[in-house]
Amino acid sequence: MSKHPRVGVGVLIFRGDKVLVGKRLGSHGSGTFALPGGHLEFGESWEDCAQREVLEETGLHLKSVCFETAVNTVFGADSHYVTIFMRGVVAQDAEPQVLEPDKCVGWEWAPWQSIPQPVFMPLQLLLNSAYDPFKGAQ
Ligand code: 8DG
Ligand code: MG
Ligand code: MG
Repeated sequence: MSKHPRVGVGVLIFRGDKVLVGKRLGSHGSGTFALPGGHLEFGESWEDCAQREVLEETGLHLKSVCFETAVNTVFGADSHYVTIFMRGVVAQDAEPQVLEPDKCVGWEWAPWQSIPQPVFMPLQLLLNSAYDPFKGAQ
């Protein structure tokens, strides 16, 4: 059987200079800090996937969502993802809940420049890239 890359969607939610991350549990990358997100479903838009995954995992509603960038993540011989990074905006005082405690230890707001290690590979690739989430900000 031939192998194919899958599509993962990671969602960047900022509060000032901090981004929402959670420590993964159970599946690959367990123990690493990652953005909320998941698999793009067949026929689903990137925007809908971002809203759905964030709601399922944190209970947060995205008021708006837009595409930021993408990375190519080869986890190993059997796992290859194209990661689409979307950026979402939530209400100012909204706080995430741990709605999938089997998959995430807890959510925290981490400074973009010092996200706790180890970082989930797709997010580490983004941190290593030229992407600047604050470009254009005042
Ligand atoms: P699902 O099967 O319910 O759709 O997804 P999930 O249960 O939320 O799984 P997940 O592991 O959080 O996400 C599925 C895959 O998406 C993950 O194994 C690898 C890929 N993925 C990326 N980038 C990112 C990211 O930044 N965050 C998350 N959570 N997953 C990502 O390629
Ligand atoms: Mg999910
Ligand atoms: Mg997930």
